[in-house]
Amino acid sequence: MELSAQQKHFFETFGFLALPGLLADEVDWISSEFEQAFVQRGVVHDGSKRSCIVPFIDQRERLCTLLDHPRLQMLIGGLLGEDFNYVGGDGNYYSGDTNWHSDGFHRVGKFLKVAIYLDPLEPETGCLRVIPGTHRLDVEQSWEARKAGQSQELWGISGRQVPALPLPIQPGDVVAFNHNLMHASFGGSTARRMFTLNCCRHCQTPEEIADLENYVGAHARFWIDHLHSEIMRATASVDRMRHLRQVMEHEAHLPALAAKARAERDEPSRG
Ligand SMILES: O=C(O)CCC(=O)C(=O)O
Repeated sequence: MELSAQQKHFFETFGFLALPGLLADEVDWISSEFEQAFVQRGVVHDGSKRSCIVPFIDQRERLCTLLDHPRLQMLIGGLLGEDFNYVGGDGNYYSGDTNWHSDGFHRVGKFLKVAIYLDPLEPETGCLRVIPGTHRLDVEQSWEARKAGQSQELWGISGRQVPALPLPIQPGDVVAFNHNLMHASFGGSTARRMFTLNCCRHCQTPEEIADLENYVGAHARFWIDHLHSEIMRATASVDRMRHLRQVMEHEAHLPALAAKARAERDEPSRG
């Protein structure tokens, strides 16, 4: 199975791609592993704020195999190239609204978030909303849609009223989007389960490497010394290792930054 040329073109044009039911037949074990990962880490979600574990699939040997999953490889490889890098990801119980933001501002390279939701979500109950095309930083100066976080001040409307595309979700649906894309969700419960795999194109230029190192360094706020877990690396096949290696070669600066973050923060970041 491969992504079609039209799906790739859609992603380049609008910045996201939804694949309904891509993991529908796997959702039972994935949900069970999701729950176990939180139990194992001793994270009890009380609903008052987001609970987040980074890196996430790395916590459990079976979840790590999602990186080897042929359908996810087809998706990620189709959008980023077969030699893509896996750069971690988060597992979340979200609580309430997530205001408009993008996950990055990458002028070089290409960063992708693969989001896997485990609960049915509708437009008014916390499904992801995206503003198609806002990943295009080349039009950022002439189109203010990336400023959706300031909707009240700029346009006199609430975040919820910003024109956007809601992506209703059934468990097992997968949504992939460019990190530069503006997204949000409104009306969700206090225990919305979702986890992600973040990936980027294999870096080719010094600018892309510098951007990757910057991305890695930003993970110090999670108090981690490596972007991947020991389990992820120890259980990696030759093929999986292809997606880990470039990051492993460019994360030597992370432990010192993480030590600083541990000294400065009360707890690891929640997102
Ligand atoms: O599902 C949500 O509430 C938003 C997810 C999100 O903002 C993210 O993954 O960056």
